[in-house]
Amino acid sequence: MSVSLTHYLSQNLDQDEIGKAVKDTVLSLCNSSKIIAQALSVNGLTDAQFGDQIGGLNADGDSQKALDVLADKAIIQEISNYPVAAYFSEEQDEALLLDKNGSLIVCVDPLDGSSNIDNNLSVGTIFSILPRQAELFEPDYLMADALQPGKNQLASGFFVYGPQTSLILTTGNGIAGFILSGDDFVQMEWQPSLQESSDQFAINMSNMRHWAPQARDYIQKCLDGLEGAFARNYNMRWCGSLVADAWRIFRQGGIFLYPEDNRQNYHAGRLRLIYEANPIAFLVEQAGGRASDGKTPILQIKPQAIHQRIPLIFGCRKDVLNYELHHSNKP
Ligand code: AFP
Repeated sequence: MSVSLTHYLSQNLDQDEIGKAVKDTVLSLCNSSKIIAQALSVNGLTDAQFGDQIGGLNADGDSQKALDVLADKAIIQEISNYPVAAYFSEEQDEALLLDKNGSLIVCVDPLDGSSNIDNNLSVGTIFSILPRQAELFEPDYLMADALQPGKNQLASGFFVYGPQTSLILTTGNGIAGFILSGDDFVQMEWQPSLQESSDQFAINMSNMRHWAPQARDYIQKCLDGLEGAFARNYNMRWCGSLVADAWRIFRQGGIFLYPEDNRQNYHAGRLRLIYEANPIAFLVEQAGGRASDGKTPILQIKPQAIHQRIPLIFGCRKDVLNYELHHSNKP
């Protein structure tokens, strides 16, 4: 019989107050995901131009789309009813202080893959839940809480708005996948996992000339196939939405790479440490895989700023270790 998300969360989290707070917060994020999925389902109608650029640039210097803003607001509205002390979002410059007695810090990329909104391709919401440590309910203290290393996360996950609305989640006890069926998220028959190694890689190949020689060398060996050093034929996939690539990797295996490169503003890669890399890395490790910046496991890195970028390499453990080996070679 199918297990509902609520039942799954109760079994994993009802033991103590902080667990209950995480459970309520995940369920509130599910409510916002339904609002976002509903908006996307009518995108393109006259009154629903959610891929339109509105306003200026977000905190990361990316252009803001109408759905970025809608998603951010939907999440704030839902989590405001729960014990969340502060909300950090890729769409906000600063912390948003919510419940002074709240025990949690929530960091979110409200709409990942926004350049795909008008292409009818999968996009998503990524979240990370951390424990509040600061006693004082003041921006500077709560900011320090958002900068905890990812290994402190209590839960993380991502929703994908695609052919199905779905959720891949960890509460630190393995990883589980759910799809929205009617009004409830229900556990899927197959469960996300990561085998030791694979024959798929995901990278934006158009940047090859900008990468460091070590990254070029690794990908070249994948391209060389059976006749090359890796002695394996590889397939390549790149969705342009981290959530969709991550979903596929949890289903089929593979390695995802967004390394640093020599373009302006890409010297630390493209993805954000606390909104994207940390939550994905927590899921990956809970599934038996590996996530690093090419040198150091993501979950061990102490963030220096809330919008910090980081090179992100994740997926099957042996593939990521092999990339790290190449990365450490002198060019
Ligand atoms: P947008 O949300 O601005 O579309 O960025 C998506 C993203 O952060 C991530 O989901 C993708 O993996 C990555 O950027 C794609 O980046 P490129 O466009 O450089 O390939």
